[in-house]
Amino acid sequence: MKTKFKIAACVLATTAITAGLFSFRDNSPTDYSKISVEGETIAELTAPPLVPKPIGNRAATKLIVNMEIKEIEGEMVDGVKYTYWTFGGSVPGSFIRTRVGDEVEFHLKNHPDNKLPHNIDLHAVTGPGGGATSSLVAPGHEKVFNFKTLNPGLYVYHCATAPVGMHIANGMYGLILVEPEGGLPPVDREYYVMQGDFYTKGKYGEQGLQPFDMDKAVKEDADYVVFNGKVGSITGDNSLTAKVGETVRIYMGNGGPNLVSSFHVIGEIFDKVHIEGGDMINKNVQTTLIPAGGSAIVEFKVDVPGTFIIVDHSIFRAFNKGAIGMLKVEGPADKQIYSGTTQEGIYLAEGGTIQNMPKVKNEAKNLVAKTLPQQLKAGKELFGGTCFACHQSEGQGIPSVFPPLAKSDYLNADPKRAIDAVLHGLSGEVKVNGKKFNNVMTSQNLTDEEIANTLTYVYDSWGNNKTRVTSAMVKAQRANSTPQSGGSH
Ligand code: HEC
Ligand SMILES: [Cu+2]
Repeated sequence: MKTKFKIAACVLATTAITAGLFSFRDNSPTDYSKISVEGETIAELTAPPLVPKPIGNRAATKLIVNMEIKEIEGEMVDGVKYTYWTFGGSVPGSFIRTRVGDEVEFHLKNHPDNKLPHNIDLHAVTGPGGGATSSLVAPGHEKVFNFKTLNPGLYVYHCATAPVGMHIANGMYGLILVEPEGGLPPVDREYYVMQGDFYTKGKYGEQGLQPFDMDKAVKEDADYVVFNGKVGSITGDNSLTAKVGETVRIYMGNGGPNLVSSFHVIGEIFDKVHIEGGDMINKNVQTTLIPAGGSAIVEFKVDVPGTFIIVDHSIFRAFNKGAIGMLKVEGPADKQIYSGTTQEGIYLAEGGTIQNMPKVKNEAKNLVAKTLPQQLKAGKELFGGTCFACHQSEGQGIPSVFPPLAKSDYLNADPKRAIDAVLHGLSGEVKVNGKKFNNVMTSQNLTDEEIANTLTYVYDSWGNNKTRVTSAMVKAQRANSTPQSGGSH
């Protein structure tokens, strides 16, 4: 009796350790095909970045999903229109939340105003075409099919009507979550984000209605790589939000059609990642790879306040094609976890020490005033080395992300304000030529003379008002103004 008990305790302990290490990986697949359902429920569907309520411990049910396909015109980025084909009116399509053992009755409705037939392939379905073979539906019609959810996980759904790539490229994808029995562990915030690549006749930012470009799509030469269907869908006022101390879970999908996502949140580490949306959990992950037509569930606790930038770490996509999002975290700072800048100085590689700004040297230099052509030459070089990375080579900026310096009313109205921006950085909402920007320009660590030259060059270029900025003006601003507190707001 005694020995038997000891063995049982030992087994229990081992199981506990295994469970701790691998979480619910040790759940050997259960056969949910025989589980019976209770009652009938209409599924709550949500547009991104929201997700329906968790299933908690509800029993398996007959779940009715009413999905309406709509072909609608939307905006990819300011002034760029695109005709999206959508499941439920959004890109990605409505989020569907189920649990294992549910019997889903799927109603696919094709709005009478649409031009094309469509269908749906849900990766959560066990059956031919994932439902596609049973769901081809013409405009003004409805198709119904049923399936039972057998495997917990986060699955992509998409249209699979020829040309399949084109239907997906136009936004016909979304996520369906199949929760395990008893539901996923509760967290404070849940969000729905999906990456997609877009191919337009015009290049990035070219104005007007932009038709889909089949050649670029075949070459995988994307003009836009975005989260939730458009540039800026989760930045500025649309940012995801959380409070210090909360745990955030993102249901992250990739509709493709072509590109794989190197999903990363700058300044955070994923405490947990359900790799590829399945049962296996990896911990302490910096960047997780999300295949086209795949997903991941990422979770992390936010410990300090600030704006955390969400990117595809194939980084040109983030800064030049739109794959940027933001998570704004509010709450008290914790200087032990993150101190903010504790010292600012010039780094001299040779001496190997960090020194304070050499004020004297700066003033000495100022004694030899440059002529305007000298200032412009020096300013152009500096612009090409720093500012151009964000404001672009002709000062045209990037719609919704970096404001233009070309013909900028903000710039031309007030040189002191422009000097302040370069001296101390700029964040919060600014309006440039009627367009709102809400992003962060870091302070540019430049001397008075360098700032004077760069701004003189900027004022002299691209239709600006030719204000001449002198070192003395910058020096006066430096003395006048107090640096903006912190990097975020
Ligand atoms: C890392 C990207 C980045 C760099 C580098 C950068 N800026 Fe900016 N700049 C921004 C952003 C973002 C804003 C808008 C800030 C906001 O939304 O609050 C901005 C705003 C401005 C503005 C005011 C708005 C406008 O368009 O007139 C000026 C002037 C400006 N920057 C000048 C410069 C100059 C000069 C340099 C180089 C010395 C420079 N910037 C370097 C990102 C950058
Ligand atoms: Cu379609």
